Amino acid sequence: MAREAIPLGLGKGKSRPKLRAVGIGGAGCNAIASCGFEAVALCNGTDSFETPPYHRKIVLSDDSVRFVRSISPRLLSAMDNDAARGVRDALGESDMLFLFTGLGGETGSHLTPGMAHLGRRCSGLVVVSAALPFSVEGVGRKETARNSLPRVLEAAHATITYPNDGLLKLAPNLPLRKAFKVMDSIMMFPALELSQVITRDDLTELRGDLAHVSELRLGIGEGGGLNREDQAVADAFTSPWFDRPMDKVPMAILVVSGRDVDQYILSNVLERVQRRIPHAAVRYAGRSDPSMGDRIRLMLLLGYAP
Ligand SMILES: Nc1nc2c(ncn2[C@@H]2O[C@H](COP(=O)(O)OP(=O)(O)OP(=O)(O)O)[C@@H](O)[C@H]2O)c(=O)[nH]1
Ligand SMILES: [Mg+2]
Repeated sequence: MAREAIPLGLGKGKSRPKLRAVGIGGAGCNAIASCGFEAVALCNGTDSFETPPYHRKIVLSDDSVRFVRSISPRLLSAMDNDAARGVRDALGESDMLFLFTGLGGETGSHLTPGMAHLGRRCSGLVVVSAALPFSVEGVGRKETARNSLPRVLEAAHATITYPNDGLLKLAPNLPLRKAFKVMDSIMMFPALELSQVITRDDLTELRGDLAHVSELRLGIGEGGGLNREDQAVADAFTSPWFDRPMDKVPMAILVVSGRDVDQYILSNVLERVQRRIPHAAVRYAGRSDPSMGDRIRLMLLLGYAP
């Protein structure tokens, strides 16, 4: 028996939240390259980028990175030195804060938990998008990521994880640099879709729903022609990141985009998704994207129980 489905994008006046993205470390800063709203890169001096991946860049020295990882977020919020000011400046003030990071290196792994924690003080909803290392990167990086992830999950309101190995199924044989680039745009996708539909009033509801899940996983599907809803849903559920039993998924968020996504398309997609995750409460929205032509695209986030 399907649980409730509640539309996103409601609320008086449909006022839009103030959004902010922060890239942390090399991976995080590359991931915000295509961000359509305010984005700040927080990195150290050795991180280099192919394209300017940010609207603003804050560089922390190695000493600052070491300092930030050595003290509690509570102390950091009160301290007055370059490192603490840099972190606070990066986080800024927002209604919804997206932190992008790659766990496995030093900067992302050690700064993200504290920044997610601190982010709760300056934003209503903190969503971390975290890439997890490829197996070929070695056990050391895997171990660092494994140690950091539980602290990120605890600190953020929501964490979307992307084990990089999943990409090998989507786009095999890519050289590492190209694989990272693909990963960057995949990781930005949910933030961009959500930024188009979410209202301030949604944030409180979402925060409540997200309190019941530990991590989120992304599926993206596309469909065209007469069965486009079937295709888009089937395609999204082939996601390499959906690796738990579907009947145990307690919550999902979906956004359907297309030239003219109407209630008919939306309820067709919703019904097909709910058949596959029968026990999930679903938040959903549709949005217009003229560039899609006759095709539709589905952004589907599944929340996993702790
Ligand atoms: N999506 C994406 N992931 C990356 C990129 N570069 C590295 N990664 C992944 O993110 C993990 C962390 O790497 P970095 O972000 O370079 O590390 P860092 O946080 O800058 O930390 P240090 O450089 O060690 O201080 C790596 O193990 C990779 O799995 C990138 O450009 N894009
Ligand atoms: Mg780095």
